[in-house]
Amino acid sequence: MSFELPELPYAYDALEPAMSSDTLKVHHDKHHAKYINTLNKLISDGSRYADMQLVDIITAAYDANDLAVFNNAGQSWNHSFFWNCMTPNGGGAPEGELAGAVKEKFETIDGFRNAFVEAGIGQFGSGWVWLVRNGAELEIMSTPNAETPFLRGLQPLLVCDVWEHAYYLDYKNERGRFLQNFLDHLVNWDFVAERYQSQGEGNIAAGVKYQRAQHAFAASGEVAAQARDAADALDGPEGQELEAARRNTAQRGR
Ligand code: MN3
Repeated sequence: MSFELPELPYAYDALEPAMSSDTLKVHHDKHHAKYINTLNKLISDGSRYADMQLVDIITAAYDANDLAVFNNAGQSWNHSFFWNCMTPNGGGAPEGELAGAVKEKFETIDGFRNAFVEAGIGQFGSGWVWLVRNGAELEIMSTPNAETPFLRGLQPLLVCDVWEHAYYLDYKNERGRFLQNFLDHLVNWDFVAERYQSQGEGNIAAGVKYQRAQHAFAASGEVAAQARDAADALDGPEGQELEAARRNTAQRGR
C-alpha cells in the first residue's frame, strides 16, 4: 500500500495571522510530504508492512522498535490529525458535554488552557501536546518526536505540533505565544467534540487495543490474559464496530 499526502482542509492563508501561509506551506508540502514519501519507500514491496493500514503500521513498528518506519508513520498520522484540529476562525472554548468534561477535570476553561500551554512548553525538544480521553476522564499530555497517545490506549482529541518547524517562522523561539494563539484562534472545537463523542467508530485507542489483543492471541496459545482481552473485544457490543472503525480511521488519519 502506498500513502498519499492528504489535502489541507483549508487554504494556505486561511489560518493567518495565527499561522502564516509560509509556515503552513512548508509544514504541509515539505515536512508532512517528506514523512509520507519516506514511509512509502520504507514499506514498499516485500516489507512486512506493505499491506497494512497506517495505524497498524504505527502500532506494529512501535512494538517491534522499528524506529525508521515508526517515526515516519507516526509523523504521517500525527500531521493529518493536527490539520483537522485547526480551522479558520477557530479557538475559544468548547461547548456542551465536552465543556462539562473540561471543567470537571481542569475546573475552568482557563485551567485547561494554562495546563495545555504549560505541557507544550514543557515538552523538551520536538514533539506534540495533546488533549486525550482516558476512559471517562480527560488528560493533557505531551509526546516526544513521532509518538502518539493511542499507543498507550488513550484516545486523541486535540493536538498541537510543538516541533520548531510548526512555529519558528511566525513566533521564533516563543513556543508559548504560539500555543496561546493556537488556543485563541485555531482550535477546531467541533472536531474535538466529535472525537470526544466517538465510542466505537473513531475510537482509535480502543481499535489499537483490539488489534494488539488479536495479534497476541494469534501469536500465542499461552497468553491467557491477552486471549481473554481479544475474546472480550470480539464478543463485546463494540467489537464489529471497532473493526470497521479501525479500517476507516486508519485511512482518514483520525
Ligand atoms: Mn510538524
